[in-house]
Amino acid sequence: MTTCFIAIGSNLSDPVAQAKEAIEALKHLPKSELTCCSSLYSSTPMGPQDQPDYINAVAQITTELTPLELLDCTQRIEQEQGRVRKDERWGPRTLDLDIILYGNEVIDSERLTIPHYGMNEREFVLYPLLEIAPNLQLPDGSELKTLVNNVARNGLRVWLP
Ligand code: A4P
Ligand code: MG
Repeated sequence: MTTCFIAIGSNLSDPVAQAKEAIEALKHLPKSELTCCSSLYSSTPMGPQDQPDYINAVAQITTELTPLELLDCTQRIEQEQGRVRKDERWGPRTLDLDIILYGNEVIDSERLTIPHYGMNEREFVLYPLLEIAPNLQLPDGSELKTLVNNVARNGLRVWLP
């Protein structure tokens, strides 16, 4: 069993519903258990500013899936929720599932980079992660708490209905 963290992001087609649906789908991953999920957060877009605000969250799972099996599953969930891949970098999307951490593994392959390449700079990943795993250490030994101290909230707030 490996503990993994998955970042959820959406800013199209009712992002709150998209995030909730993604969390439901993660509950049904094969050979896995959803053990914890952060609050939903509302965040201002990173990248092009002419796009709606995002809803972000981070889920914790324990799994017996390999990293690539897990990626296949998360990509299937993205597809099922109507994601159309566009070439625009950092553009709007109905659902983005990024594998942030897979245990203490460091992976750099064609399909997977873990830890996720952007996590250290992204307030919408670090703060939800801190909510559910305050004492987390990254594979390189750095403390999540220290990383968070170096990243401004940039308008990130817990989403309240
Ligand atoms: N891939 C490699 N490593 C991973 C990983 N750790 N987890 C590969 C998931 N996928 C990984 O994915 C492209 C390829 O990355 C996959 O086929 C997989 O093999 P993608 O989902 O099409 O790429 P992407 O996520 O669209 O990349 P892009 O455009 O760089 O987007 P980002 O970096 O994910 O950023 N602002 C706010 N406030 N909140 C957000 O959530 N998200 C984005 C998207 C932009 N601005 C945002 C947010
Ligand atoms: Mg992605």
